Amino acid sequence: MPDFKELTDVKRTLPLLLATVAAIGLGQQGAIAQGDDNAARTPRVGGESFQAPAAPSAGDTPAETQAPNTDYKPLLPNQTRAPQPSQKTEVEVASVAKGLASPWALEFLPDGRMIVTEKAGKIRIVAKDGKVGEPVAGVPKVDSRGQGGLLDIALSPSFAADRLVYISYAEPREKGNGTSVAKAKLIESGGTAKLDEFKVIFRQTPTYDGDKHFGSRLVFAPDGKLFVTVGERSDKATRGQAQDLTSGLGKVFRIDTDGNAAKDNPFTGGEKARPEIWSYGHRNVQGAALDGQGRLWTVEHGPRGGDELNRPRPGVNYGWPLASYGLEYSGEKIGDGVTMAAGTSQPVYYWDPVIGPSALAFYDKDVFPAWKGDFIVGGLVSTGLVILKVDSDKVVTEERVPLDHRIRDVKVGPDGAVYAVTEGEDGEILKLTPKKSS
Ligand SMILES: [Ca+2]
Repeated sequence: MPDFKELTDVKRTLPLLLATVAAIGLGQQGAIAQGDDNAARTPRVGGESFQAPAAPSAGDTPAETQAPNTDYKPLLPNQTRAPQPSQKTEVEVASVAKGLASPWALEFLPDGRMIVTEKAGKIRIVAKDGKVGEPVAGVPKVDSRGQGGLLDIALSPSFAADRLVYISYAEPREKGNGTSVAKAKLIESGGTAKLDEFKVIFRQTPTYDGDKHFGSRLVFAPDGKLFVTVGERSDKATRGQAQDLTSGLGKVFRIDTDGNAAKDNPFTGGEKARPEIWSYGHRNVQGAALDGQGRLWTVEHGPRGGDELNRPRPGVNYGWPLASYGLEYSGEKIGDGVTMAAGTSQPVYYWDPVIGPSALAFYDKDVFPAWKGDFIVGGLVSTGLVILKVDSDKVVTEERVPLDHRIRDVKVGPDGAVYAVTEGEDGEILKLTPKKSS
């Protein structure tokens, strides 16, 4: 359910929240002093104190062992370098489909087949035996330069009845490009498939002539509204628009299936703002998933350091580029070089060095009992998966599953296995199951 109360609460309590965050920041010494009796069993990383992890499964050392790219310290407990679980989950990895050309997104069809987007602008259906089908006809032209292309695909919540699919893509436009969302009917007959009744329902604007930071993920909420995540087009000329409510750059949107702003969105009360906006101050959100309560979570690419996990709440500003735990690739600071800015929310969690978070899934099956209720993050830079156990909206453990491939998407299969899509010209779908003890 869209939560009026949450929205109202955020507006009412934002100053209080900020004051609290500021107090935590200023009172860090006090917070550490208060935990002194726990000091002996409190793991210390980089000179900062973690709150003792609440998870009984937590071990003593973080999964991340590399030196950070920045000198920034986390403002909140458990905000980075959470301990890895004491018991590692051993996985078996099988390749279940090969020969996909830069696959970008994967969804399971109700009959167990997979539907996959390829960056250059193709959609393919992968049979249960891994056979990759011919391209689906009727896919629009995409601008596949750089980070652009055919991006995410989502099935209508009532796909079995309406056969509707929703796609996001870098749309070539006059004087540039931009992320657009379209819906179409997937028609299959005689072994071929096509998109019918194709219709663009939403366009991120302004149009910009660039090849970076298109986002994007599509996630249907339990109320049938569609979350659309995008980027801020990366360049210094555009990134500031992540803070501009009259711009569509650097936002999470919430729309209906015709592309209209959801009526109970946070900026539909006559503000000088785009009514489709759900949250703002985002850099490049390429992972999004609902948790067990149906709440949206996202991962976004930071600059050098500063990849983030957020739980986007309505009307909340997630800080970019005013505050970041990362640096420019040149090593220069971002803006004023601060990790906290007034009126902005801290990330739930961040990574420094970056993992390159490409995708987010929520594990709600039983095949991996240790991961039940955890988030699974796809990593481009980390070439594997990151498993995050979250308790009370805080990360309590972080586990790494190396896969030796840049991971572009990750999904939980209907069979409870985890499926990871590898980046590149000869992309694969990897199936992860628990290693059988011998
Ligand atoms: Ca942020």
